[in-house]
Amino acid sequence: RSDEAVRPGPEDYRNPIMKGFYPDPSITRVGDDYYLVNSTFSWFPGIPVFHSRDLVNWTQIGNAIDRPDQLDFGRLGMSRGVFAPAISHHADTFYIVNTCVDCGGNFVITATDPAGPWSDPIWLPDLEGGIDPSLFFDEDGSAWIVNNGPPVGTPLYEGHRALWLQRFDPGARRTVGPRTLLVNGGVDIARKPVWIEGPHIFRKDGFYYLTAAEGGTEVNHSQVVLRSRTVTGPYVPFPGNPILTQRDLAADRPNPITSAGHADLVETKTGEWWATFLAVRPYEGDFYNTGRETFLLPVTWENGWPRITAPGQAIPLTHRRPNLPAMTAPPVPTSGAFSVREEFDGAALPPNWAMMRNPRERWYTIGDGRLSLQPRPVSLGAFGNPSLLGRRQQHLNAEASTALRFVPRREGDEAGLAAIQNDEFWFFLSVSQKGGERVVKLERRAGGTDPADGVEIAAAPLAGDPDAPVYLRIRARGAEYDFFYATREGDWRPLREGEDGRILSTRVAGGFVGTFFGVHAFSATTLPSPARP
Ligand code: 6LW
Repeated sequence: RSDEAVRPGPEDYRNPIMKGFYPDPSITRVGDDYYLVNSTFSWFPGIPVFHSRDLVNWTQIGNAIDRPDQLDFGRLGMSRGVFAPAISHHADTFYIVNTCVDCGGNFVITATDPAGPWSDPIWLPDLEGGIDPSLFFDEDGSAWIVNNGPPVGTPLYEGHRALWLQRFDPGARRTVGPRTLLVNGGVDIARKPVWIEGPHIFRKDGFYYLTAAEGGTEVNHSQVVLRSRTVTGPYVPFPGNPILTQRDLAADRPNPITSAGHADLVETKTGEWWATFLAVRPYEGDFYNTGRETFLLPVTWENGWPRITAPGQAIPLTHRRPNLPAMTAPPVPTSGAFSVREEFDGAALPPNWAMMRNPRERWYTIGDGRLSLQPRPVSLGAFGNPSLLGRRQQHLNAEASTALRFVPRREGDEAGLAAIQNDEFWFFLSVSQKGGERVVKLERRAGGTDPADGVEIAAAPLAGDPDAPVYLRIRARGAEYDFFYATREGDWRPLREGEDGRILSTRVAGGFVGTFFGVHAFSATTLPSPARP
């Protein structure tokens, strides 16, 4: 059940525009150029920065958090760390405001080139207790940060939050003056709205518009809008809210897109308005392994109010392109059906490759067409920084394969290919040693009660020259995952087929991230031995 069943016309683009774990998109325009950032939680490098000129073809130009000492994710869960970032631009400077959850709180970073380098974080202690800050530059040059913060007084119910506004001094890079309550609870407190978050402010035709997500990031997700004649409020809700949701649609529709919300709006030079937002593509029920993804839809205006989806309207998988000069497809596609091959012949890892948490030592090298991982005694389940480098699973039906050279020195040494959601939910297909013999084996961790280094669920002897490459492949077919190996290229043998891959779903694994495919090397002792995946 793939979205590729729907074919775009020549004037169309495909949704999502950024497949796989690319949640909480924030967008800004500078002249003809658009920039977009996403949440990455405890993955490193963090906060990818994308560029486009047509809103449809996106190229990752860097990561805003790419130095190990910018933020410290410590031993945090994979869904802590950097939550929804917001990007803006003013007077030749780019700003990202963000929250490092359980790792320092709210901060701002700046850059003159959005590709980087980005500054070290400057902390914003006034925003303590809040998340999802967003910076708005008014026409008079004044700057304001709106964020999700605690409700007024005692919370009336679970999920009762509020939106707050405070002046920001761009020169001093700090918040100043009083904090003003803009929204308590949501657009209609009588209905006990939950999780008002991800706010942004923009200005149009004499109104300040405040738009935010409501309902939580799961199936009840939505986007609402309010407006005011002054930036500090009072903000009046649109009677037609929500302006985006999929929560009222029939659950059994084909190719469902659900959980839509967390939108940011941008105006093109020709006066079209577009919204980026997050949504998910389940393969059954509420099960999806690909995380929350970035979508694009036009904004229509009704009597001075913006709208993204009409009531009951399903988000389309294809839509007519924005009226912008079309770009050629980027070398690393983010949308549609694609396959990519990484030869590791560049000087650095491609910017979409990531590891769990920020590193404290250098354990990989790249060059001569290979990536070399140092096996270290840090397992996938250790809440550490294992020798793992991966990229996102971006399709419901997907395959990842690698050629590996590895000679295990002792029982427990392992190197291979993982499919991982977080420390507690993963598969690891590896070359290993068992009873003195070289084997290929599959391990799984399906929850915190499983041992941190997983449970073996299949193994097979590996004949042949131990110095020759072994080929490993993981295939996802919606909920089902298949695991193959080969000692001669293309001669695939199944090790295990039809394994329940729902352990990699957000529903089972929890949190805000998505599945990665990655290469991993583990050493059973503290003595390093070389591996060359
Ligand atoms: C984010 C919040 C949300 O901070 O989930 O979907 C949180 N929206 O706005 C994590 O992404």
